[in-house]
Amino acid sequence: MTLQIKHIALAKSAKLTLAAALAVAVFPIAQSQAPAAPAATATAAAPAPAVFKQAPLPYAFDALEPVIDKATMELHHGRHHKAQYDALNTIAAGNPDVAKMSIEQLLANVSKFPAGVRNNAGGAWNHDFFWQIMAPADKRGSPSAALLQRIVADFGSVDAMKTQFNTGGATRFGSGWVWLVVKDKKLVVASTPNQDNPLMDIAEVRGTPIIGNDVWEHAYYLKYQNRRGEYLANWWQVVNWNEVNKRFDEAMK
Ligand code: MN3
Repeated sequence: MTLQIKHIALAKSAKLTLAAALAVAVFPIAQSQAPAAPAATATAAAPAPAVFKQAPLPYAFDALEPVIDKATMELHHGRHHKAQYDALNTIAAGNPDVAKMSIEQLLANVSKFPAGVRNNAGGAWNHDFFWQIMAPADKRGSPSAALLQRIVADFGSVDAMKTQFNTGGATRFGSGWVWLVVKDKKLVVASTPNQDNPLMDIAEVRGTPIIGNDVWEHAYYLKYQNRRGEYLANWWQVVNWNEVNKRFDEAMK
């Protein structure tokens, strides 16, 4: 809808554009109604296709300095992440099955969709998550007693968990992510290639991520160049434990 309104605003001939906007507005509805069973699904009055919207970064681009530099954050959020949302919206515009689902629903059913959905719904979700589990210095907090207890039970110590996580990130060949995942009420470290994540139905380790780090070169290369290990070690300084605690509690319910 935003797009169509923008078209109206930009138009020189209001009459012509209104007609065009109406045509565009009506078309996706007609399209999504077409495959529906006759009469029986009257309750499922086809909703307008979802538009996936990238949220603004929840803090300033320089808020994670000196661990992650401002230029990296600007490019990462403004170019890389935005491109994934743009690509997902392009797919959704031509595929009503994609448009009607939430990103989480797409991930849970990703094996049924073309690779573009896997890459771009994955990338959209992964980065939304990533921005949220990092925070400026005054908002980072510390691990809750419940989380600490679980970490010690599953890894022996916080340091042992971090070592396993950093090793997972360092040994992920090429591009991907490393995760701390709640699976069957326990914590495990897993890594995934490309923009895959543990919420996907194709994931080797399926569960709820509560921490995740992006080990694509675009996440660290400007500041760390080839030193992925140094990036992984420093990254713990910017973790938003308040958010991680919340996600842990939710996943353990
Ligand atoms: Mn990235």
